[in-house]
Amino acid sequence: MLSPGSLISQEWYTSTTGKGVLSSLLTRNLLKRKPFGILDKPVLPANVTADEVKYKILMVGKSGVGKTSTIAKLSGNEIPTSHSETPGIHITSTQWPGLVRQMNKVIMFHLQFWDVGDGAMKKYEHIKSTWENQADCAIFLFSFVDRGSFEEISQHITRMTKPRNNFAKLVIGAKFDQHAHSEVTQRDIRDFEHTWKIPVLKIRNVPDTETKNDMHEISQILTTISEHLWHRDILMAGRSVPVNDGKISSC
Ligand SMILES: Nc1nc2c(ncn2[C@@H]2O[C@H](COP(=O)(O)OP(=O)(O)O)[C@@H](O)[C@H]2O)c(=O)[nH]1
Ligand SMILES: [Mg+2]
Repeated sequence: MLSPGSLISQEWYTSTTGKGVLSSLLTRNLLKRKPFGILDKPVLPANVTADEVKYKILMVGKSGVGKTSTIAKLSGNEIPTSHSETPGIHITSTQWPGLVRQMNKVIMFHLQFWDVGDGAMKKYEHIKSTWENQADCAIFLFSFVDRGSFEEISQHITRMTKPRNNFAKLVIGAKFDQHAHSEVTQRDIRDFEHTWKIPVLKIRNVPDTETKNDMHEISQILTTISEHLWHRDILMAGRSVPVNDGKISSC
C-alpha cells in the first residue's frame, strides 16, 4: 500500500509557500474555500507556478452513508444536515494543490466528484459501466455506524475490479464523529487494509466549530486522494515510484 506522503508532501501546507498557495483558494479568514467558476483560476503567489491535472472520481456506497456530505466537506461547501436522496448525477469540482516530491513542483489537482444517487444508479444501469470505465478513481464510502455499509464495500470492489478498470481505489469511513457508537472496529479496518491493500480514511462531516481543525482533516484526505491519482498515473505510464526512504523502486 502506498504510504502517505511518499509522493506528495503532507506537511507542505504548513510551509510559507504552501500557506501562500492555499490562501489563494481560501476566503480571507482562511476557513472556507472560495467558489471558482469553470473558467476561473486561483491567483497564485508570484513566485509559484503550478501545472494542472484533472481527474474524475466516482463516489460509491449505500444510500445514507454520507457521500453527498463528504463531497460537500471536501469541496468546502455547506454540509447538508438532513438526508435526501441525491437526484440524478451530481458533479462537484474542487481544486487542491500538492507538492510532488520527486519533481519538487506544485501541481494543482482538479478533482471532479461524481455523486450518483441510488435512483440514478438503477435508472442508468445500462450506462453504468461506461462511467465506471471513464473514472480515474473510485472512492468507496461506508458509515462507521452502519456495519452493513462496511461489509458491502468488498462486494462493490469485487464487482468493479475488471481488467479494463484501472482506477485508483480508496475507502472513506464517514460519521467518524460518532465513533462511540461505531459498528466497525479498528481491527476490521486493519484486516480490510491488509486484504485489499486499499487505505481506509476517516471523515467527520460535521462543522468543526471548536478546534477549527477542519482544514487539517480536509488537507490530509485531499492530499491522499491526489497522491493515489498521481501514483496511478505513474503506474500507467510504466515509470518508477520512489519508496519512502527516497530510493527508487520499479513497479
Ligand atoms: N454525524 C454525522 N452525520 C453525517 C456524516 N456524514 C453524513 N451525515 C448525515 O447522514 C445523512 C446522510 O448523508 P448523505 O451525505 O446525504 O448520504 P448519501 O446518501 O450517501 O449521499 C445526512 O443526514 C447527513 O447529515 C458524518 O460524518 N457525521
Ligand atoms: Mg447523496
